Amino acid sequence: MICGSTSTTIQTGVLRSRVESQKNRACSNEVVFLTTLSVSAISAKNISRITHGFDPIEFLERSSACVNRALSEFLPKAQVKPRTIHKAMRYSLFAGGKRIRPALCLAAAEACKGTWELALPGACAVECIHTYSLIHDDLPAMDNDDFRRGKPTNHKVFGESIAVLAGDALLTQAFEVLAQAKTTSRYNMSMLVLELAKVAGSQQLIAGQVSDIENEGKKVSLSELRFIHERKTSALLCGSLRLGGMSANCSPEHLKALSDFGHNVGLAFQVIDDILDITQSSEQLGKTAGKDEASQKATYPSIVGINKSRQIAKKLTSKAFSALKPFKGNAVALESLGDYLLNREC
Ligand code: GRG
Repeated sequence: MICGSTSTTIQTGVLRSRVESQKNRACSNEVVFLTTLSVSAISAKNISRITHGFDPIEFLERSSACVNRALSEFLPKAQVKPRTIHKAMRYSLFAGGKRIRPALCLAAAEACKGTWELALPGACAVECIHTYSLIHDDLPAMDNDDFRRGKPTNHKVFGESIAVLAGDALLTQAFEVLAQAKTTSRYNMSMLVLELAKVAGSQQLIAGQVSDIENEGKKVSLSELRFIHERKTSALLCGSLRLGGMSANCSPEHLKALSDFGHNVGLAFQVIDDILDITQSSEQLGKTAGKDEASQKATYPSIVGINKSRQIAKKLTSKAFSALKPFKGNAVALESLGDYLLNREC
């Protein structure tokens, strides 16, 4: 079970029948698989993890295929001039990410009785932001990583200048994609744009990264660590869910529930990410393992140990589940994804 794309990709056609059978209008008519799809966590162990008859792996396969297709349509083709930048953008975007954020966006739309079709611009926009952040995070000036999603990092293939620009272009692309969303009676375009700008901006995603860098090698308190995780990780997961809800014209009560769910699931996601950095191999993760310790990064395992960290992640996930109460049992996909994220192995 490997997270990167090369050794774990499922040739796209293999999933054809499953996706064809799904009823969402956004993807049901034409199934064009664009790249290989990383559904790395498919293992007998994971497949048995079915909550309330709902299979999160199947949901991830289906939503990833749909999002990949939409992303490819939204982005300039690799042949468009200047080819280098479009190839570089597509290289990282289709390198085999798990597509967790878009899946949460689509699941949130479902929970609010919306459709994937209306949620897709938001789902694709958050994946563009996420991929940009990974490209920049891997640069020599930041984490200086050679592998991501099981492949050489963007700057290793295209050089640093193009990698910086590919990240920049994906950040801008995210807003171009979101601008194509249909608005609803409760949420106009400026509200959608504000949502994405805030989670990606200097008080959330960038703030988390700044604090992370500034605290390297320092003793960090649990509350400071939580501050970092809330911004570096939780904010974008939360924004993904909220954009999904907004696409479905969700009620203020449901929007609040999605925020609370995203906040807690996002924190748990980062705790698990830090545990996996220690317990899994680079091959399993598709990126260099053991980086946190090597760069003296503050993590939950480094402060409270692995067992306590797992307990914290479990507690955060059950808090996330409690936040779903207003959906009165109609958020099974979200619950199941939350459980999957807690138990993931890469
Ligand atoms: C503006 C110069 C500049 C840089 C921005 C904000 C930022 C750089 C980096 C933050 C990126 C980061 C490493 C966040 C942590 C969140 C996290 C655990 C990411 C990994 O997410 P997965 O596991 O990855 O969903 P895949 O590859 O599966 O999509």
